[in-house]
Amino acid sequence: MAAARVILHIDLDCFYCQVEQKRLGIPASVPVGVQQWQGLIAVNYAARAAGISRHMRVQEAKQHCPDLKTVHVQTLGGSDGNGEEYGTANRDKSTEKACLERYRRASVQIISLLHSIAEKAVIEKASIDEVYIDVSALVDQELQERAAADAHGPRRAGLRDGTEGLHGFAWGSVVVGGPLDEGSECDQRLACGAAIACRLRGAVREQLGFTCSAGIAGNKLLAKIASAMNKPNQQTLVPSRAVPGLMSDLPLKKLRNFGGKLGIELEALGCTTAGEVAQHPQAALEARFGLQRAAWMLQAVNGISDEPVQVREKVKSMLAAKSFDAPTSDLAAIKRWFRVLGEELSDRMLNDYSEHHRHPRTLTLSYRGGGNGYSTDRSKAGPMPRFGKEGPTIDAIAEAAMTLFQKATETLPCTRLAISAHDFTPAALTEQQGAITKFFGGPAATSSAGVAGDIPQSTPSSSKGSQPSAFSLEEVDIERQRRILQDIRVQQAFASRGPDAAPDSISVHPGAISHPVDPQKCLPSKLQSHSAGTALMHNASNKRKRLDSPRKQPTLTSLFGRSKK
Ligand code: DCP
Repeated sequence: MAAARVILHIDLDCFYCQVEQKRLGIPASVPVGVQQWQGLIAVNYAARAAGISRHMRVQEAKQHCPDLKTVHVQTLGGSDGNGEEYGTANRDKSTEKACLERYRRASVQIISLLHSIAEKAVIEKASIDEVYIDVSALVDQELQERAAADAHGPRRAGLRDGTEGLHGFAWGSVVVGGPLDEGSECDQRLACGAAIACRLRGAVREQLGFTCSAGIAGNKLLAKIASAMNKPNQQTLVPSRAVPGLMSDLPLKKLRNFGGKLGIELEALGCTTAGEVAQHPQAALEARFGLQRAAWMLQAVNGISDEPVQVREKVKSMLAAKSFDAPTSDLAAIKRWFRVLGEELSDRMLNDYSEHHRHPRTLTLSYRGGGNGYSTDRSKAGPMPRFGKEGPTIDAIAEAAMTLFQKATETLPCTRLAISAHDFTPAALTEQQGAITKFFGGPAATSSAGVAGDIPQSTPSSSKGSQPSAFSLEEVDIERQRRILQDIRVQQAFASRGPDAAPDSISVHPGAISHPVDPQKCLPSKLQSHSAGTALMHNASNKRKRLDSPRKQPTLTSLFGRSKK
C-alpha cells in the first residue's frame, strides 16, 4: 500500500500589509491597513487586535483606531505616478488605476524561494499568497535516511536528535486533537512534514522577511483548514484521528468551495457546519444536488479528498483593465488610459520574462462600448510590438492598443478598456531570430522583432524610423532552425540546472528547533546568511546574467542536513 501523503498549505499572514510594512520599514506591532481608494483591503494583526477588519471604510477604521497607519496600494496614472507613500493624498479613482504588481513580485519571490529549497516537492500556487506543497517524497527520503542512520548506531529516542519522540519532529506545531501517536506511521510522516514546514517558513522569514502560517495534513482540504486555525506565524498539524472532531463543528464558510451559493443552499437545508451536512440524509442531498455532487460533498464534509497537488501551468495571458464610472467618448482620455494600462502590462511582461524567459506575440484589446456605453463586449487582436532589450516600451504598447481601438467598431462611448498579452513563445527564439536577422544583414534596430509572421502593423514609437524585420524564421533554412531549437534546449537545461548545484559547505545537521513559534529559529545558522530567496531578477539583463552563471542554491537536504551517520 502506498504511504500516506503529506500535504502542506502555506499561507502568508496579512500579505499586502506585510509587503507594505517591509517596503516602508513599519514594525509588525504598528496597526496597518492597506487601502484601495476609501476601503481597506488588508489589515495586519495589530490592527485586527484593535478591532479593525477588512472592508471597513478608512474613515471608520481611523475613528476606531487613531494609531492606524494606512498605505494606499500603488496606483498608475496619477500625477506622482506611483503611490509610494502613505495615505490617500492625490489618489483619484477617475484618473488612476490600482496596481498590484508589488504583491505579485513578492509572491514570485516567495514561491521561487520555496522551489529553490524544496526541489523534490510538488508546489502548487493556489493564490497570490498561498501554496500547497506535496512533501511526501521528501518525507520518504528523510525517514529512509533516518532509518538507515538508526541501523548504524544506537537507536534514538525520537526521530530527531536532541528531541523527544515525534513531538520533537513536530515541535512548533499545534497538534489538533491531542498528542501524536508514536506508533502510528501516519503520525510519523505528518511530524516529518511539520519539520519541513517549519523550516520552509523559517527560510521565508529569514530570507525575505515575511511570516506565514502552515497546515500539515494528509490532503489539501485539511491542510488548508489547518493553516487558518492558528494565525499568524504558526503551524497546525491534523492527524487523521482528529479529522471527525475537526469537521463536525467546522463552519461551512471555512471549507473550500462551500461558501457562496452552495453555502446559501445548504443553509436553507438547515446546515451551517460540515458536520451537519454529513449528518443530513444522503437521499435528500442527492435529490437536491444530484448523485455526483452529493457524493463529492459528503466526502468533503468528512475531510476526505484525493485532489492532487499540481504544478500550475504558467499563465497563458496577462491582462490590465480599467472600468469607468461613466461612459466616455474622450479619445484623448482613452489614449491616456492606454498608457496607464500599457505601463502595467509592460511591467508584468518584464517580470514574466525574468521568471520564464518568454515573450508574448499577441496584444488583444477588449472593450465595452457602443450604444449607451454598456452594449457590447468585444475584442480585437494584433501583434505585440517588437521587443527591445527591456520589452516593448509603454509608448509602443499604448500606441498599438490605440491603433486596435481605432480599427475596432462600436467603441464609443466606452465604459471598459482592457489590454492583454498572449501567445507566449520562448524568448530565446526571438533573440535568436534577432541574431539571424543581423547575420543576414537585417537592420540591428529591428532585429529583435516578434517571431515569424508577427511584423507589427503599427510602428512602435520606440523604433520609429526603423524598418520591419527583413527575415522571418521561416525564411531561415531548416538546419539553422534545428540548431536554434537545440540552443534553446541547451539554454533551458542550463537554466534549470542551477538549483542542483548545492554547495556542500552549507550541508549541516538539523539542529534542534529553539523556539516553538518562530520558524526563523529553525534555520541552520549557515542558511541565515544565504541568499537563495533573492534569486528573482527584475530585469532582462539580470536574467541573462543568471542564465549565464547559475547561482548555487541550497537544496532541502543541504539546508536541513542528513541524519547522523
Ligand atoms: N485581498 C483583497 N481583497 C479581498 C481579499 C484579499 O485585495 N477581498 C488581498 C489582500 C490580502 C491578500 O489578498 O492581503 C491575501 O488575502 P487573504 O485572504 O489571504 O488575507 P491576508 O493575507 O490579508 O490575511 P490572513 O493572514 O488572514 O490570511
